[in-house]
Amino acid sequence: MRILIAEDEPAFRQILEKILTGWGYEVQVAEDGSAAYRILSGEDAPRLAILDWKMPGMEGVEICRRMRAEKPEHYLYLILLTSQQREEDLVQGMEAGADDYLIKPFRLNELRVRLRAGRRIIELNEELLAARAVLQEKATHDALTGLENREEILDALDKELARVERDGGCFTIIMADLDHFKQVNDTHGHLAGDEVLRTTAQRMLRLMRPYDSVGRYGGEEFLMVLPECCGGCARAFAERLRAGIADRPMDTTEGALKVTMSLGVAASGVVAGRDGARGLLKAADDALYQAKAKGRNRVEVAECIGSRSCPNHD
Ligand code: GH3
Ligand code: MG
Repeated sequence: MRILIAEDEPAFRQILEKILTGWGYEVQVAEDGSAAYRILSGEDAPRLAILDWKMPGMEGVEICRRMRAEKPEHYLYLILLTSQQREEDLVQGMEAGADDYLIKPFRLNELRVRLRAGRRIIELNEELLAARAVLQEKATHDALTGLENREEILDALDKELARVERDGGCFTIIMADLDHFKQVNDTHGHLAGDEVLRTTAQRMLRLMRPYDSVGRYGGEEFLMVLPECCGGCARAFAERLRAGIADRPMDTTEGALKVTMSLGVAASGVVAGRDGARGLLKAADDALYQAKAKGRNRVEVAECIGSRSCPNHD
């Protein structure tokens, strides 16, 4: 584990550095308070720090105060070194956000056990952050395909609607649905069906721009939100998606399967100022229905309803 030693007194700093290196820590040193503050607020800062209270540039206690106010995502365990023995000073140090303190001179064993306690806190904090990230992923993503789940993609749609209302511009949504997918399950089994869903997700992701969003809207139905892409751009993109699925069979454990997808496209201007997300979803859904009715493996674009400039047909 990496540790920062911030101590302006060279001889003491060097001794500490040698001891901590001997205990297996990777040591970084700062010769004054401002250097220590810079290191701790930087990217990839050490998570454990021993800060001398009295230092030029910035006092250790002030570094504690600032780091707690800044609340970096990863917890920093801060130990203050002090020669001050007055109780009120130590209370002040702890209230400023120090986790622990050592009064100089101290015994090495004392330092060793304090550091061990600090490491335990940091490790627990890491485990907590990792667990939180897993929960966050589960709450927002579909387990089978790894795409955003229904709530998350609808949230992306709401945000995009709000952005366009505020800043102008346009965006498009696409509702896409695999054709005769029930037959894939019925003929090749549910597991092969799952593989097809995963491959479909990967192929779509590969074709999308980093700021586009795609989510699993239902079983074999996907919803995309494409900022700054309307009219010809959206139609061409939907066509690329269609071809991306249909042009190459998908490898599954049951062999290579031919799959096609139908897509309904609706640009934000189609329902401008009307029903918001609901109206747009309905327009895309109706277009998808048309695509199915007209023979599947095709793209249909929603008709504009009462919109002055129709973004779907520019
Ligand atoms: P259409 O072309 O009209 O869309 O026909 P379809 O067969 O694709 O549509 P239908 O709604 O009749 O069937 C959808 C099928 O998708 C039925 C359901 O069992 C299957 N499905 C839904 N979710 C999953 C899943 O997570 N895995 C698998 N393997 N199948 C799923
Ligand atoms: Mg289907």
